[in-house]
Amino acid sequence: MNLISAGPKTRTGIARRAASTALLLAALFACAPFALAQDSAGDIRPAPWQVAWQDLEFGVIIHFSTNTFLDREWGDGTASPETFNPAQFDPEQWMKAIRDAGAKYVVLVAKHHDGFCLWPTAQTTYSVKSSPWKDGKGDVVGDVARAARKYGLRFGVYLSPWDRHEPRYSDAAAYDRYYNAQLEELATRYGDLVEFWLDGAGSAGHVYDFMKIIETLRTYQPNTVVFADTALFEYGDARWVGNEAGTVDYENWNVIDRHGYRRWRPVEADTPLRREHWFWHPDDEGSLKSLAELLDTYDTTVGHGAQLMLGLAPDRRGLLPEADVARLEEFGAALKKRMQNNLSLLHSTIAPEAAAALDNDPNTFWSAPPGSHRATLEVSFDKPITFDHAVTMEWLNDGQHVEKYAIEIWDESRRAWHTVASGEAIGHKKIDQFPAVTATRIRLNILSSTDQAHIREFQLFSWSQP
Ligand code: FUL
Repeated sequence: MNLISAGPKTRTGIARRAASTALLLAALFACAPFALAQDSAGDIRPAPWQVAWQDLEFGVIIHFSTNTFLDREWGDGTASPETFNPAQFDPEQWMKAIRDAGAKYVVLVAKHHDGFCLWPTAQTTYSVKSSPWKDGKGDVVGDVARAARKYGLRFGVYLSPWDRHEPRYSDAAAYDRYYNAQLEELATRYGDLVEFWLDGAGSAGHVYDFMKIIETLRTYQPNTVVFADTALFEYGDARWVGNEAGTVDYENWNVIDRHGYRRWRPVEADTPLRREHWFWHPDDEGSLKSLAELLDTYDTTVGHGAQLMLGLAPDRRGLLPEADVARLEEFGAALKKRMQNNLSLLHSTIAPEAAAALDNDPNTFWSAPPGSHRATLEVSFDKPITFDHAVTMEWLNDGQHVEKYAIEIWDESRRAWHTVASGEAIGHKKIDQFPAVTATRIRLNILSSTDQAHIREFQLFSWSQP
């Protein structure tokens, strides 16, 4: 992921922003107490469709194009459409593996940097229309969208701004028209798009009319989450994590300040299943990530309140390689197994409000007293339980409130609470790992929250010794 460098347009943008900042400051001084209250990150709320997207937690991004046939990662735009001819193309085989892995949505790279389009666009002949595949009558985007929905997965697209084939690329205004027309096709032909990937890679120095691009998308797809990398943050509903290693540093907050304004901008971490390769390459099985690596990735992305976007690459047959399918199945089975035995369900009698955080149902939640900035959620058990992991989820619709928390057990011999894990952000989901402990009284101690805390789930597990 590269950044789009500050070109002349960006500098104009900065001047424009300076003027509007002056106006904003004047307004701030006119109604200071109100404005300062609004400035608190805890007051900033997500859009409903951002919350729905965060609930999906785990998606995949699929790279499949002429690069697949040419052993390339970044095609230079000269590949002949003749090269694209997958003899056993079967997106349902991909979707079954994706569903079994536990992913909830699919983003298809409809056009990568080489400019080759996987749908029969009317804007160029550099597409599947000119390939021998299905005698030029095929539509990869349509087939993948259909297969995804058949397997209960949401669907989205990536449309590379950087285009190394299209001759209009050197004429910014003409290319904007081309890109917008393509986006309009994708946004009107393939149903609801869950996410639109706006990738800045390779675009350094090029000026795009992103205002127009987002306007086009929003006209037809008002609820699509726009993923945008660092240079394009004005347009992003979700932000890039800044690496492709599949890890999100903790603490991770959903509201971040960019260029002087705060906005709900959850983070997505993209990382390929085969280390460092987004497209399929021959003799590359050695780079397939192990189950342990994948679980680690899950814990440092989803477990840090982020979205995990795993890169998958069908091979030249048009199938996901058998080894990849097996690994995805293993991953999904391991994730499922971990969640099977939530010990919190064994709690003794408790007020129904508190039980809402202990019921395995993320659609119900416990709320701390209104207006509180500290609170505890205590759970008791008739028989001691032994656990080494906690999965805690915050209800975010009203904003991210928890700023500091501890997971504590009651130590009867010392007649005191003992901390087994602590942290700052909880956010969508926090996975805490610690040496196994045994207790009958356990509590989530919210040490500081900007406002009333809401906890969807406080789950306890023994993963080391299931
Ligand atoms: C990057 C691209 O340059 C890679 O080729 C890949 O598509 C990745 C998901 O995003 O920015």
